[in-house]
Amino acid sequence: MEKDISKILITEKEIQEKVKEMGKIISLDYKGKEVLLICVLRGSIMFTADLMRHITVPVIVDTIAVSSYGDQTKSSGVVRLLKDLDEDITNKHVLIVEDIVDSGLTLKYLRKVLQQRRPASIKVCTLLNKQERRVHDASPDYYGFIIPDEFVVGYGLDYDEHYRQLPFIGILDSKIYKD
Ligand code: PRP
Ligand code: 7HP
Repeated sequence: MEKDISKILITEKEIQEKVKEMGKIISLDYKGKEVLLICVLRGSIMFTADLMRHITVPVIVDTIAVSSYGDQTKSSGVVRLLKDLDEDITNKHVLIVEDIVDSGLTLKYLRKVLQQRRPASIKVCTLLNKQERRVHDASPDYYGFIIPDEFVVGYGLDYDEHYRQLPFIGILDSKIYKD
């Protein structure tokens, strides 16, 4: 599996340090409040699990599943809701947790859908921000790393459902998806 990685972009240590730092900032920003973390399946599983360990205010966690990539490295342009939340988010402080914001389409969709449910507030936290690929008007409130326009895997991110378990973020060798 690691032979398919052309370069390690962010090491496990760098990720863990950044996640700790993000948890501290979020804890300060939400002081005195309860935060409802929305883990966007499946890519955000690892990030959510690590981040919540560094948040010191009360946390509730829920999951939502959307997909727009399938087995491709470019967004299909259509977001499908695969699994809705279990919680009622009305009057709650919602923090959407994403692994990556790329074109911005998923985030734009999630903000729109969740805003209609009248939360007290809605913010977005992403580990990776591939901002040079942004085509939709959507930006995260918190991000860990700005990354270049490369297809990355690991720490929850996949290509065709593989590589999610890698503890680092690596650039996938283009031989894997181009022929
Ligand atoms: C990935 C990622 C984000 C989204 C970002 O999800 O987890 O949710 O793409 O891309 P965008 O900004 O271009 O919309 P994906 O649809 O691959 O599902 P997954 O999390 O199950 O891998
Ligand atoms: C989605 C996604 N999934 C894995 N790696 C990337 O670089 C990605 N961008 N958008």
